[in-house]
Amino acid sequence: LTQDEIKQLVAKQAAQLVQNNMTVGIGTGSTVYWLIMELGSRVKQGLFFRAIPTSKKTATLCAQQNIPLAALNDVTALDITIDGADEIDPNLQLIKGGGGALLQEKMVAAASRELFILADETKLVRQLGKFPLPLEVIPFGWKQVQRHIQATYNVKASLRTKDDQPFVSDHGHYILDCPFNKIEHPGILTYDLNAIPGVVDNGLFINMADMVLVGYADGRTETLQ
Ligand code: DER
Repeated sequence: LTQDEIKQLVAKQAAQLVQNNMTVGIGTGSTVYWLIMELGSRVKQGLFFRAIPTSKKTATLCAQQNIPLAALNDVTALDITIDGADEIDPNLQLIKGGGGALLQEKMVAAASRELFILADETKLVRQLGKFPLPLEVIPFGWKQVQRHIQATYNVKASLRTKDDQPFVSDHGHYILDCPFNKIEHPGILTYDLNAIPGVVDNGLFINMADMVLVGYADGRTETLQ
C-alpha cells in the first residue's frame, strides 16, 4: 500500500469509533484528512455527532463534509478525540505539531475522555527526538527563546516559515522547530520548555494517548495501548 492508502486504511477503521450523539475532537493533518472524508460519507448515511475541530483547516474540511461543528467552550467534555502524530514511542508518548496546530490539538485532547492516534508505521520510533520538536511561542522576543534553547540544550531552534514568511498559527503565534535528536526524558522536558517566558506550549503529548492505530504497508493494522 502507498502511504496515502495506509492513512486511508486506519482512517476508515477509526471512523467506526464515532457513534451517534458523540462529541468528537477531530485532529489536524493528512491522516485525519481521510478520517474527515470517511465521517462525511457516514454523516450522509445518517450518522449524527458533534465535531470539535483542532484547527481552522480541520473546521473547513468538516464544514465541507456537512459535519456539525461545535466550539470547545460549548461543551464540558468530549467522548473521544482522534488525531495524528509525528512520532510515537513505545510508551505512546508523542511528538505532534508538524501541522502547526499543537496548541488547539493539546487543549482538545486534554478535554477528551479518550485520545486515539492514527499513524502509519513510519511514525513509530524507539526514542522521541528525530522529528524536530515544535515549540509554539509568542512573536514578541521569540529570539530570546531561541537563545535560551541554544544555551540550555545546545539545540539550534529554527523559526518555521511558510512562503518565506514566519509561519503564524491559528492563534497568532510562531513555531520554533527544535532538533533535539534524542529526548531522554520527555516528561521532564515538556515542563522545562513550557516554563521558558514566551513559550505557549510544545509538541510533546505526555501520558495523553490511550490508543494508537498503526497501519502497515502490507495492509495490516495493529492497535497499541
Ligand atoms: O500537526 C500535527 O500534530 C499532526 O497531527 C501531525 O502530527 C500528523 O500529521 P500527518 O497525519 O499529516 O502525518
